[in-house]
Amino acid sequence: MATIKTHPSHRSTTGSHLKIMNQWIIFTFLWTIASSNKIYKNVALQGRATQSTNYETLSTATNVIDGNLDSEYKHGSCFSSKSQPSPWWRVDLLVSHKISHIMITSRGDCCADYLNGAEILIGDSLANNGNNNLRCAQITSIPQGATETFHCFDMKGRYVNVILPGKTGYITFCEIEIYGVPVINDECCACAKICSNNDN
Ligand SMILES: [Ca+2]
Repeated sequence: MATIKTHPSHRSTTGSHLKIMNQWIIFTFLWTIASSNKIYKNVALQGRATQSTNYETLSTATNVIDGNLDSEYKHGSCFSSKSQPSPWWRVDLLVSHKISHIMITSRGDCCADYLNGAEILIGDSLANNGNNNLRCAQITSIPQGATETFHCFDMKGRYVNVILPGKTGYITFCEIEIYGVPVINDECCACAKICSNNDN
């Protein structure tokens, strides 16, 4: 049976190409991770929060963008609405952002299941209090006091809502972290120099 032999020089060239390609893929992967970590920041911290209703003064809307993941309600860093139909919470990021992912920390003292079925919405419209904007994710469940990540794949919007659609109850959680970059800086942030300046 005839054997097809590859010319040694061809094998060498092909091997070099594969090696270069592998190195390029690894470099691109590492660069992407490094760039993402550099560009996307928790922009919720600079936002303005509001809510459909407030359970009490201890549970204001701003408590979930205070940078404190303390999940013990009585410590005053969580939000809760009153019991009502389709309760919601919203943050205004002041300008439209490209949002990579969102992290939500649930109540640690109780009530984590109140978030089951809640939706995370992103968009630029305030129609219906922002609750008509597009959905990034629906929360199935978050363990009590845990932080869970929801990927939004660069959805764009100025407003982020968390709503319990079609249910009567409370919406309550302790922190929301929104990792994004202002849309107006999108092109600039392709340039490492300007991104570095934004870090200051
Ligand atoms: Ca908090």
